[in-house]
Amino acid sequence: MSKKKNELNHLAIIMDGNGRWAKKKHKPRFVGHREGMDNVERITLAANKLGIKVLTLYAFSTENWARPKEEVAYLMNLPVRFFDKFMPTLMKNNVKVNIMGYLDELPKKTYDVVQRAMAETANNTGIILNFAFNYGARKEITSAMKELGKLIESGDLNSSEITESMISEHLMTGDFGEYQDPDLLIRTSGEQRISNFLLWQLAYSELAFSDKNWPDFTASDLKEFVEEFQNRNRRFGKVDESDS
Ligand code: V07
Repeated sequence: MSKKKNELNHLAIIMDGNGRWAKKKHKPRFVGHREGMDNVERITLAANKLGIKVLTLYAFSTENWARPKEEVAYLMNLPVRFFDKFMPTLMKNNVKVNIMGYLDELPKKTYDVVQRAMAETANNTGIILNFAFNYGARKEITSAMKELGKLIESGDLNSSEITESMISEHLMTGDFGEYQDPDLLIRTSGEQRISNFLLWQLAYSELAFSDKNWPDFTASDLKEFVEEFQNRNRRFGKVDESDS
C-alpha cells in the first residue's frame, strides 16, 4: 500500500565534524569552522527550497565555553562574519533569523549582531533560521520549571494545572507554535548521540545520521535525507493501522 508522505516542517541539525574536516585536510580548526559557516548558508537555502518551515542549527552549546579560549573567541565572532557575508542573501530569500539560547552571557559584539539580525529579519515570512547558541537543553528545561514555579508562587497557577503544552510553551521553541518540535534531527560526522540538544522537543522526532563532516554535507545529501524521512512510518507511540 502506498502511504501518505510525512511533512517535514521543522528540521534540526547537529553540525558536527568541522574540526575533523580540518584535521583531515591538515588545516587549523578555525578553517573547519569557517567552511562550516559557509555551509550553513547553502543548507539554509536548500532547506527553504524544500519547503521546510523551521531550521534549527546547533551552533554553540553551554558546554563549549570549555574549549581553548582562542577557539571560543573565533566562534563568538562567527555570527559577525556570517551576517556581514550573508545578510543580503538572507533578505533576498525572505529568511527570518532567530537565536535561541542564553544570549545575556555573550560578548557584547556578538550579542549586538544577533539582536540586530533578528530585528532586521523580523518581518520576513520565509524559512525560520533558528540558531541554538549558548544553548543547553537541561538548562532550558530548568529555566522553564523556574518560570512555572514563579507562576505558582504568585498564585497565578495551580501545580495540578500544569500540562505538557504549558511546558512546551515555556521552552525556547515556544514561539514556533505548531512547529515547536523537530520532525527530523540530522547529526553529521558519524556520532550518534543527542548531546543535550532539544531533549523535550525531540521526544517523537525521527533521527538520522550522516558519516560526512558538516563542511562536506551538501544540498543533495540533505535532499536524500529528506526523501528518506518522507517515506518513514511515524507512529508517535501508537500502533500503525497498516500493521494490524
Ligand atoms: C558556527 C559553523 C557551523 C558549524 C558549527 C561550528 C562552527 C554560523 C553561526 C552563527 C550563529 C549565530 C548567528 C549567526 C551565525 C555559527 C558558531 C559556530 C558558534 F546568529 N556558523 N556558526 N556560530 N560554526
